[in-house]
Amino acid sequence: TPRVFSGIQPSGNLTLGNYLGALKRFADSQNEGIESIFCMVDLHAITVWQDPDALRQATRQLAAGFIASGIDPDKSILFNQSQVPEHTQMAWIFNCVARMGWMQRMTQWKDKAGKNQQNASLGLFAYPALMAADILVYHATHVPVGEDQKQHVELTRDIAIKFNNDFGQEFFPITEPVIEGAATRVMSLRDGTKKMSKSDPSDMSRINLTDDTDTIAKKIRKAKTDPEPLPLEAEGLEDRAEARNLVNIYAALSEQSVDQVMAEVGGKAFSEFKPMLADLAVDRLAPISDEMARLMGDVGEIDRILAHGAERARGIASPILQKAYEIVGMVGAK
Ligand code: AQP
Repeated sequence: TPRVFSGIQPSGNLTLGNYLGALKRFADSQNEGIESIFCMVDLHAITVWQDPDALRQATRQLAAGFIASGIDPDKSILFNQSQVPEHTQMAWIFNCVARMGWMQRMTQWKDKAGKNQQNASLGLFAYPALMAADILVYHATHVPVGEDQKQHVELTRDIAIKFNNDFGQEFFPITEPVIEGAATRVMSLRDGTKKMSKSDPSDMSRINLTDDTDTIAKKIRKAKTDPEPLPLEAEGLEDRAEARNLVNIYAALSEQSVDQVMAEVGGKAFSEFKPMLADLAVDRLAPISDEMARLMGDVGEIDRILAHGAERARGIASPILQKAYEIVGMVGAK
């Protein structure tokens, strides 16, 4: 039976990229009736420095973002990673299955560690083994993610395959990444070759789910573009990263294909298209941001939701971890 798992780091403000690449699609999978487990991966967040108070705030804000985006904590399981110790317990086994060379090839490691790898945390290097544990400790079969996480999900498959081979059992499923739709890689509004990211130093590069109407409109008005009007057809977007990005965002927010959008806006100048995009973005994001603000008014309730989610998550993860321990040869009480 299919089971969905995915996570988001509480490492800053949620962006439109996180919404279109992840949250919106999480809500879709839940609403299709697939058993879905969603995690605020606070242990991943601390692979780079996080101020403790900011981390607490970001975790609760992220929980509010999930719920405001349509994740129903009664239907889906919603919790923060640190409260389910089975993740790190399984990750240790995977640290011993995965090879150093696999980790060294990860582009996120190379990007985030930068030139001075000796100074990066050991956690940042081992990140993909913990991510594999997040997924496999639930025997999840499908992982909806943005394009940037594809390599990590492939590594999860490699870890599952090696474990299964090493111990001669088909214990872990071979997980599928689910990367579909127009906005699996939303780009920075300032640079069409860089992904939109919550940790980009320029706030003008992204739309935050908490931005107010004026800020959203301003950021779209100032978004970098070339001087030409939009092409008449989708093929004309190929070499125009910034134009393509804005059209992709429009398509994802309006739930249309890029071809449908081009039929509507092809040939328009940016001075005409940008206000249309701003109106659409405000229309779709304002209800989410209002709901997030309302939920943040009662953090006690958010903490209760997360604690309840963690309890349900442990109910699934604990027997799978125990079985993995047994396969590996750990002695324990039955
Ligand atoms: N620009 C994006 N377009 C589409 N999807 C995106 N995702 C992130 N950015 C985009 C997807 O959001 C989910 C959560 O990502 P994450 O928080 O685990 O880490 P990330 O990919 O590193 O996201 P950020 O926003 O760039 O955070 P920082 O700046 O802290 O590294 C994932 O499914 C991701 O694909």
